[in-house]
Amino acid sequence: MGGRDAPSGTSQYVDGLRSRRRQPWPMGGRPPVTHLDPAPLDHVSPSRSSVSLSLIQVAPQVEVAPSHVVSVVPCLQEITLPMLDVACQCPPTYRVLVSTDLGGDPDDIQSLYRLVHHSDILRVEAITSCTGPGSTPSAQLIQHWIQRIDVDHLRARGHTRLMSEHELLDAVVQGAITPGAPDATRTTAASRRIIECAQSSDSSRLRRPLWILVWGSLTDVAQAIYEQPAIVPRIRINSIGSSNTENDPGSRDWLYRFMVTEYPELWWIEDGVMPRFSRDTFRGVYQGGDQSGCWGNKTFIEQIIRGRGTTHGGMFAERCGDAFPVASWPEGRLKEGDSPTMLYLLAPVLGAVGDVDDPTRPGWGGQFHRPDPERLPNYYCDLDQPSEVCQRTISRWRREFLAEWAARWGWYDGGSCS
Ligand SMILES: [Ca+2]
Repeated sequence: MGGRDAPSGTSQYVDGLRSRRRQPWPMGGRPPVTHLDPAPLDHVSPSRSSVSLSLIQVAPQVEVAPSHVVSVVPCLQEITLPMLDVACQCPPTYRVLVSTDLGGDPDDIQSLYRLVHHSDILRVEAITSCTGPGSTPSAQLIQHWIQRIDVDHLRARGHTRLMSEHELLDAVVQGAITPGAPDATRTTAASRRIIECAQSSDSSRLRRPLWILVWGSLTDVAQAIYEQPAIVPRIRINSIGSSNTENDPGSRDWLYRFMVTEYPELWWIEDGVMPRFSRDTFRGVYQGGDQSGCWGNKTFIEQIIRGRGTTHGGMFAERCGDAFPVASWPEGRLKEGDSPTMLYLLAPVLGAVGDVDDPTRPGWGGQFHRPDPERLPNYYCDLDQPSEVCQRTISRWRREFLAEWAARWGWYDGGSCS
């Protein structure tokens, strides 16, 4: 899918990595770990400044035209968003694979809406159904909700950089239905798809990594790495731990041991280290921050989402904004607890904050630290601070990341970005 993603003639649109050594990535087979390229990703510079470089170079082409957004969402009059609603001139994009336990707490469905609404930036190469707490994971259910969002309606209104419904439905793959550490008997369609996506070339020729966003347990991701460890230099993992780790400690612990003993350069943000609730940075997406007016977890749904969207030409009885489910815990609210994995990538593009190569920098997806930089140079986890401090690294941006989404909800009613 990378061909559709490639900004034409845009070596400046670097959002991931460039190889200093220009060696081919390891492909095929299952090499001993000693055969892995010890540092084939430029995990750090030059892309540390690449996003700001991208923004600088895009900026002269930008025309800010917020008036129609304000007419759709009155709350937006109160703030200014950098890069909001611009004449879209090839913004940076990311190669993304989402592993979701959609089928449990409906907040994964909430995050799926946000993913589809941002598929112009987050170019989805696969959505795999994984295990999670209380979840009955189902690829069919993911496809059902993709259809409800009716992204083709938005494309027909001019938002043609969004992925089509057909592309998104094709990207869905069933993964494991039971948790457990990887072994030779536990291969799944999802683990095979993860390997396939990681090994595929980035036809934009930017040698971008595959961002694996884990919204459930690490079951299929660990299985994929077990089956094909050669993919590790080509991926970056941003996973939500906490209850997902409780659901499948075996896969999480296997991955951690793999990193420590076999590939210390694994690039991994673990958001929500154990014990549960001790840090849980991701909860800042729904706890804390400015919850006044339409920015509250109930009022955002009532004032921004309800009544919007389509019935997909009568396929469904309700508009997609009316079907938008509320979380089961905290009950009846906007939660989207997995969305920080996306906000981390979106912040530099839409908010002009954050650095996808440096999770220690502040941004919409939270701020993290390296607990052992000498031994594990690319392993990041929650700050060594109380949970309130960790979560504030996300909630401080609440109005920004909600206002940007609110504008996209307005697209159903005729707002345009180009
Ligand atoms: Ca989830």
